[in-house]
Amino acid sequence: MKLLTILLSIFLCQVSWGSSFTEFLVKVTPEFKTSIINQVHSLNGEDQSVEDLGFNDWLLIKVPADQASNYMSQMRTLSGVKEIQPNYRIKLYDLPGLKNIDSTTISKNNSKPKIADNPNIPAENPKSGSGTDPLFKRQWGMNDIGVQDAWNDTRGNEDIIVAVIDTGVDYTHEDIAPNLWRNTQEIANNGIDDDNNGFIDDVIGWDFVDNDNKPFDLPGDIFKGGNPGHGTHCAGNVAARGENGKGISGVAPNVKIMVLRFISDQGQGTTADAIKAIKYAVDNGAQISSNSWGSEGEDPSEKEGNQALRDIITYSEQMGRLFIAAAGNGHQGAGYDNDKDSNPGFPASYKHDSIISVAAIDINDQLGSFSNWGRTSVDIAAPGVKVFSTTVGGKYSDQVVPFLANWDGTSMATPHVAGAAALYWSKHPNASWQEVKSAILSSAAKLSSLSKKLVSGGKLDVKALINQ
Ligand SMILES: [Ca+2]
Ligand SMILES: [Ca+2]
Ligand SMILES: [Ca+2]
Repeated sequence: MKLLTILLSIFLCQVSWGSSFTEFLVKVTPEFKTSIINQVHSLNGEDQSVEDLGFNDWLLIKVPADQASNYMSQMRTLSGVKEIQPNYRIKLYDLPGLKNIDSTTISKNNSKPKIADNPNIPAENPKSGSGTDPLFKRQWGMNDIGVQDAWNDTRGNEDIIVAVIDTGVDYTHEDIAPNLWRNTQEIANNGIDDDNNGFIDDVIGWDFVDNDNKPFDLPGDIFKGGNPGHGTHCAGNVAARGENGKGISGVAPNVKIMVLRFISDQGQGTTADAIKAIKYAVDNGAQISSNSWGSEGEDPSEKEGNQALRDIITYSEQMGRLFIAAAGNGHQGAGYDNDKDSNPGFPASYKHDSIISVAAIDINDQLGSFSNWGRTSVDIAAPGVKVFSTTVGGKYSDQVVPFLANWDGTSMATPHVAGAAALYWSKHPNASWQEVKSAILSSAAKLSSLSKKLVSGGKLDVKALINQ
């Protein structure tokens, strides 16, 4: 303990205050935690910070950028430090279709939906209407995976919660608002953390970017890697309300969506915020998380890799949850083999059994040209080329980005599998995550185009899944 104190004191006295900062994650032994936190807090200067992530003794430490490497090397010498790593940036997977569009011909107004600020959260879920969903016919993927046959058996149980961990969701959307998860133990807008879960007035989820209770899907400039309304698009294919006379339908039209935002309007998030979002999902009852994001930024020479992200997925697995993850979109418009490529997408390629990694196929059962695949590392394919859905501003995907009505990406495929898992778990509430995963993979429709490319060798088949 004494050595730690001295080393920290020497180093911290040397810190000079710059305008930019570097963040890193440190895992400490419990007995050293308080000491390290106190050391950092006791500095003169308000910009340096340390935050306990509340998970496995991981700390988020922020220091001036010009001191970061020095600080990290000092920390590595301390016996109380078990792991140290950058707070890796995590990105939205881009929409591959954007590459084919000449942005100079598109007006600025079209590339960024106008949303002034976070709207208020509806006080309660709107009563659902009735009637067919007029835009359902645009969702080719729903027919392809046989949802209507499955719905004869179950449309999902509202006790099943899917966390959409993404850019947020338009929680005012007519086709999403009826299916929002509600934290029934939390009284809205009283400024009190009624359920004592660490979050004040968290009634539908949380925004880990802005650290508030309004996880709205704020859009950014899509030609600069910004958010096009990604989370709302994903949420729609999980669980847009069905047969309400409006819009579309998700795969599981009666389950609930927990809204967790950790990717900003700029299309970027951090490992620390991903950890917080996944932890929230697990601790607040989401059996399934839908994760259409990832990073190819893990430095292969960094042997530790993103241990913090691995740790939180281990926690999710130990708590019996399924983690559905996009396999990722290849850099050059051509998907690569995750088995061999030195630069796979994470977290999809982690070894955790509770991850279902999802590739994207088109209406002709061919992998999207952009879609990653891997014979041992990518599990199943689902509709992910020209996918129609809800999106931000109360709209549908043909309205918000008029030149790109149907979106491409493993991001779009992933929510179909998350919805399928929700349907299966609705029908078999006592199933383990292993049983749900096994049922999804074993019922996949085998395809020659996928036989040597995916673990299951096939595409999602919800009809077979529910009827088996
Ligand atoms: Ca709370
Ligand atoms: Ca409250
Ligand atoms: Ca609908």
